[in-house]
Amino acid sequence: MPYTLNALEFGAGTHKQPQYLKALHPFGRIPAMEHGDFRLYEAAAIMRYIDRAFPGPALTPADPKAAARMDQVMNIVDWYVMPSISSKIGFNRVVKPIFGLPVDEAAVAEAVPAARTCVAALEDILADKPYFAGEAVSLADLMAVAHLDLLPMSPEGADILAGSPLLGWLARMAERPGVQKTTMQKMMNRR
Ligand SMILES: N[C@@H](CCC(=O)N[C@@H](CS)C(=O)NCC(=O)O)C(=O)O
Repeated sequence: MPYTLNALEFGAGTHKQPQYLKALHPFGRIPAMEHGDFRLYEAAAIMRYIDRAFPGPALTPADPKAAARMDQVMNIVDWYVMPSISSKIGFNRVVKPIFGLPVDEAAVAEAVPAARTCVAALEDILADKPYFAGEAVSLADLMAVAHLDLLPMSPEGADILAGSPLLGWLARMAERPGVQKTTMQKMMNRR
């Protein structure tokens, strides 16, 4: 299915402009999607829509327990990974230096215990499976990788992940063409 991926220029604040707020995302965040005249924001809603609306391998397991694990991981990402690993550690250690913005060391330090809890919970769910919901990749893996791939780039994250089975999972995910096309650097037009 052909698609166009538009990376927004974070520094230019395109996602805070009135036309973006009005047309695509009233909260001024990314991602947002357009399919014909259908517009949608919120990553999990977009992912579920794509899985339901387009042909290709199902990214939601048929087994109710496996599907519940997928949903659980997607909510863990939204509620616990995003405010600690992404908004505090990743934003301060990876994103801000690209733009020469000052690092909030206190925010990073404050996020470390929550980040450890996230990693432990996700390790527990992954257990000895290749993917969070079982043998096949699901929406949970695709949502989580966009956040967790920043973690090894910070000293705190590298320490938290030392010896973790999530490193093997990250390596598996990094082989996927879709993941390679949507790295943080590519989505911000950076190499
Ligand atoms: N729950 C939302 C979170 C969206 C969100 O916070 N996105 C971040 C990037 S991961 C963002 O747009 N940050 C820029 C900003 O807050 O200005 C979703 O999953 O779509």
